[in-house]
Amino acid sequence: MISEKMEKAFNEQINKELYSEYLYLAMKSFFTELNLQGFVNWFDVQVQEEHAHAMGMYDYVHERGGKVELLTIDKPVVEGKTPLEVFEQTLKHEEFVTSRINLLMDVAEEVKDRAALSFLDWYLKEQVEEEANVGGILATLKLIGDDKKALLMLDKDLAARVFNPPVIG
Ligand code: OFO
Repeated sequence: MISEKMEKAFNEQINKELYSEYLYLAMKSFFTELNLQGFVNWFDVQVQEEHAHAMGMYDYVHERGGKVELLTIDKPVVEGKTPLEVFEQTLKHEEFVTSRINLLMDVAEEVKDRAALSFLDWYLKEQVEEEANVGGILATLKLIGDDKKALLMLDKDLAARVFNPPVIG
C-alpha cells in the first residue's frame, strides 16, 4: 500500500509529466510553423515519451493501491524565438524535471518506500539520458549559429528519431 505522502508526490509528478507533454506539443507547433520537419518529428517523439512517463506513474499508483488524482495542467509557454532558444528552454525544463524526480526520491526515502525508490530509479536514468540528448542538440545548435545549410542538416538528422515505447520500472 502506498502512503498518502507518496501518493500525493506521484500525483503531482503525473501532472508535471503531462505538462511536459503539453510543453513539447507547443514546441512541436513552433517548429511546424518554421517548416523544420525533422525538429517536428523530434518533438513528436518527445510528446509521446512524456505521455508514457505520466502513464507509467499513473499505472504504478494504481498498482500500489493508491488513488490517481489528475490536477490542472498549466498553459505551456514557448519562451524562445529561435531553435537555439527553444532548446535552451528544453534543457532548463529537463533539469527541472530531474530535480522533481530527486524530490520524489527524497519523499520515498523519508517514508521508507523502497518499492517506490526502485521504481523511480528508471526515471532518474531516463533523466540522465534526456539531459544528455537535449544538451547534445543544444551544443550543435550553438556551433551552427546562423548557418542555414547546417541547420537543415541537423533537421535531417532529427527526422530519424523514432519513438520506442519505454519499458518502465
Ligand atoms: Fe522529459 O522526462 Fe519526463 O518529463
